[in-house]
Order: sequence, then structure tokens, then C-alpha cells
Amino acid sequence: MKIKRLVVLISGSGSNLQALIDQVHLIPKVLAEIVAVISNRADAYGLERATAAGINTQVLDHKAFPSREAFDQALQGLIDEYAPDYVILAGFMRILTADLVNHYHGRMINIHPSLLPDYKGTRTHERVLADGKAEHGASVHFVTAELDGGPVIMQVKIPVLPHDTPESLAQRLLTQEHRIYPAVVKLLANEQVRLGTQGVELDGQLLTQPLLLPSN
Ligand code: NHR
Ligand code: GAR
Repeated sequence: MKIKRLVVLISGSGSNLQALIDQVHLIPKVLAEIVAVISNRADAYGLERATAAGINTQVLDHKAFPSREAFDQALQGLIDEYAPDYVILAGFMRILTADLVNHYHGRMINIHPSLLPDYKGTRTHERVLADGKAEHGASVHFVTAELDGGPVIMQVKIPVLPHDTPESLAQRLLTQEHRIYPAVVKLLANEQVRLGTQGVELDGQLLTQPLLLPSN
């Protein structure tokens, strides 16, 4: 099997990028290489993580473009220079146009900090607490034009604890994000998971519900 080329898009800290560097990038037997990290923000700490790992970095500042369409056209051009097999959103905070998303149909994934389809959008930890939920989690999904609405590949669940704040909940979930995202990228790189016409397939079988990452 050919080594899969991954482009990772970030906007911030890049701790999920770090998990991919540590658990996926050029790890023996995984067959995947992060060929570039692209940020829409020049001050994203994740750029330093990429540089430290010897990975190409690019900054494309959305504020330098007159419209979302213009930014996305430039972004698509930049991504395609690296001829990726998969495009991985890791804390990337810009909504993408349908044209860009469709160009990478079945080849773009995102990690979202909620048990989708619940709590699409932002400030998920705060909203989960406000609603008095007993459980929270993260979802890795194929990206489609519908925001946070694409087919979910895998989820991880955590309990909400009595004294949780949005920050403590976010931190505990992040630890699990760092397990689930590499697990999904490995399944893609090994060609075990794909997006079929009816939904997500694992080893050629249509999933009737998302995979659940075992808790540790
Ligand atoms: N684009 C499409 N078309 N579909 C998805 O499912 C996407 C997407 C782009 C990003 C990540 C997503 C998340 O996991 C993602 C999924 C940013 C916003 C947002 O409101 C919403 C969802 C996600 C990422 N962004 C504001 C905007 O105007 C800017 C917010 C900011 O800069 O802080 O783009 O949650
Ligand atoms: C993660 O919690 C990720 O799930 C979330 O942002 C954080 C990024 O952390 N993503 C979104 O909210 C996408 N809109 P990181 O930069 O340390 O990986």
C-alpha cells in the first residue's frame, strides 16, 4: 500500500496535530505522512509543533481576502500543491464553502467536541453543562457542506463530573480527542474506513452507528 499524504489545517494550539505527529506521522506500519500544516492564523502555536517535527508549514490569513470564496479558492490551491490523499481539520475555525468541501468529498475529516448530532457549532462544553447532561464526548466525521453534519466515523464518550467547569470538561475531553483522532486517521490510512454512497463503511460494511472508541 502507498503511503498516504495528509495535509492538516489548524487555527490554534494544535494539540490534536501533536497527537497525529506522535501517533501517525511516519510511524512504522501506519503508512501516513503529514506533508504540510496550514494555518489561517500566523500566531497558531501548532505551526511551531509542525516545524519542530520537520513538517512544512504555510499561513494563509483569511483577513487578507475580500470574501470567503476568495479565501477558499486560495486555500484549495495551496492544499492541492501538496497533492494530499486526506485533509484533516484539527481545530480549524473557519467555515468552508461547499465548493471546497465538495472538492475533497470523502477525503476531508474534522474532530468536533460533542456527541454529534448533538451540540453542533461552538461553546459545546458550556452548553452541555448548562443542559445538565451526564455525558459528553467528541466525534470524528467526514466533512460535508452541512456544518458539523457530515457522516460520523467514531465517537468517544466521557462522563460529566459534579464539579466540572467548561474548562475542566474541555481539558478532560481533549485527552480523549488525542486518542480518537489518531485512531481514525490510522483506519483511513490503512483503507479500512471509507465514505460510501450510503454512509461510512468499515472493512466494506456500512456502519449503522458510529464506532465507539473503548475508554481506557
Ligand atoms: N466547513 C464545512 N463546510 N462543514 C463542516 O462540517 C466544517 C467546516 C469548517 C470547519 C469545524 C467546525 C467544528 O468542528 C469545521 C467543520 C468553525 C466554525 C465557525 O463558526 C463552526 C464550526 C467549525 C469551525 N467559524 C467562524 C466562521 O465565521 C469563525 C469563528 C472564529 O474565527 O473563531 O468561519 O466546530
Ligand atoms: C479541540 O477541542 C477540537 O475538538 C476543537 O478545538 C480544539 C482544538 O484544540 N475543534 C473545534 O471546535 C472545531 N471548530 P487543538 O488546537 O489543541 O487541537
